[in-house]
Amino acid sequence: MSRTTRLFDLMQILRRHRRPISAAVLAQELEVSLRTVYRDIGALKSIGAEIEGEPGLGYVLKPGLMLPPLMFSEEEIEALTLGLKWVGRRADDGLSRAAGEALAKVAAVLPGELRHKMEVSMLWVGPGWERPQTVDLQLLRRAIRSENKLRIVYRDRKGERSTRVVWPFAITFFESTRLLIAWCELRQAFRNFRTDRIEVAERLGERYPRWRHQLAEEWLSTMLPGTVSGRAYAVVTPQRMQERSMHQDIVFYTNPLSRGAIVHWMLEEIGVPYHTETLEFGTSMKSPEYLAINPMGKVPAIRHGDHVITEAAAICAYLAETFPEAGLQPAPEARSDYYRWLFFVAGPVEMALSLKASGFELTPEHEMQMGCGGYTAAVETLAKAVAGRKYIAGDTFTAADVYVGSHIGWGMEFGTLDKRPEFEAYWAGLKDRPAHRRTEEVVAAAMARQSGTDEAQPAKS
Ligand SMILES: N[C@@H](CCC(=O)N[C@@H](CS)C(=O)NCC(=O)O)C(=O)O
Repeated sequence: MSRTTRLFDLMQILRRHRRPISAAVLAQELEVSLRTVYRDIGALKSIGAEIEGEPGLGYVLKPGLMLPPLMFSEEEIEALTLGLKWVGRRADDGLSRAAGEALAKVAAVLPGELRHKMEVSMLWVGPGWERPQTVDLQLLRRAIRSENKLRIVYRDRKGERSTRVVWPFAITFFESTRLLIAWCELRQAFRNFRTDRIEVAERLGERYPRWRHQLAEEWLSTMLPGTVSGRAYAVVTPQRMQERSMHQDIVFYTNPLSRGAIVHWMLEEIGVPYHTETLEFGTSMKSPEYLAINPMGKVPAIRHGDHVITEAAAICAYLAETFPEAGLQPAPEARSDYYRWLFFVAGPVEMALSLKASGFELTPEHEMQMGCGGYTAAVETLAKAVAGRKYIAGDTFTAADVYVGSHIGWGMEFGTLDKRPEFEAYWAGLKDRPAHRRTEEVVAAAMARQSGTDEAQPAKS
């Protein structure tokens, strides 16, 4: 440990203690000799630290007095530098400038050794993939700061425009977008507005009639517990939960003993409320009402507002993209693997497994012509893709893991896929996720009902 770092650490320890702390304890914490502690205390005093005490009595830093220059540990310097660099690249011009200035100020007051560490920090911020914004984020930030009403023209996901007066109180920064969180006078409810969809924003002179922290507290209490947003932001009251689920607008068409379980797992991961319509094979699945949703008469499907999405893989990708706060769409640098394996499993693997399960033997010529190639090649390729990996795309769990994992898990369970160590290891890292467990319970209950061990009502998840 360098002397500068040791002096900083010594200051930090003294700051943490209100009462005198003995030189012996300091020596132990810093892993240095008593003599070094005495010498370092002397050095700190000589450059202005107001440390009281003597050998044998212990030392205490006089409250309220800080030692210039600024004291940061190496770890703190890295955190600050990275954070400020991130703001410099990802926030609006005002914040970006401020981040640059703050970085320069911090660097200016750091002792040479630490300043150098800051300058050569190897933690870099890569390019973002923000959607273009019409409205300057500074204007939104200023409205929040001054608790001013805003008039905005907003284009929703269907492309419909509305003009509203809102009371903005927070902005959440996501990788691809920012959400302005506000009370909406038009809807008389809290609403999140994607800032890239705000076409016009005008700060009204009028203050809104509440404190922004009160609005924030109320909004936080609307978060569903157990969801990603709920965990990320805060807690909830059961009453709020009920209120929220009444406004749900996702309808999930499924049968628990079908590929619908993939989407069920995905919906549970996303954590938004949804309403389940359970359909029976051969009857309600082929009814005119349902054929209007999916002309294939197959499940799963979802209806989200006016949008209908079928195909389990497409639904997973749609949900990941539509609810970015769940973090199930990977960062751009992992997007290639994400699409590659999502499509590979939805196409070639699905087909190769189905052909094999139905007893079709492909000739080498067929294998060349058919998109899935041969069963062995498809399975080998999948095994290589998951070998040694916790997640299929990047370092985090994504919608592709829901989809690929489901096929691997069930494939092994139902014998369409061999229990290879690569598959078992990958599946072991996914199957105990709470969202998957909840799905599994519904599937198990349906299986029990089907085998006549349970005479309960049809499953509703
Ligand atoms: N390609 C569709 C396949 C959907 C599918 O085949 N679903 C089956 C249940 S797993 C089904 O609904 N079968 C009923 C039928 O065809 O009548 C997807 O991946 O979502």
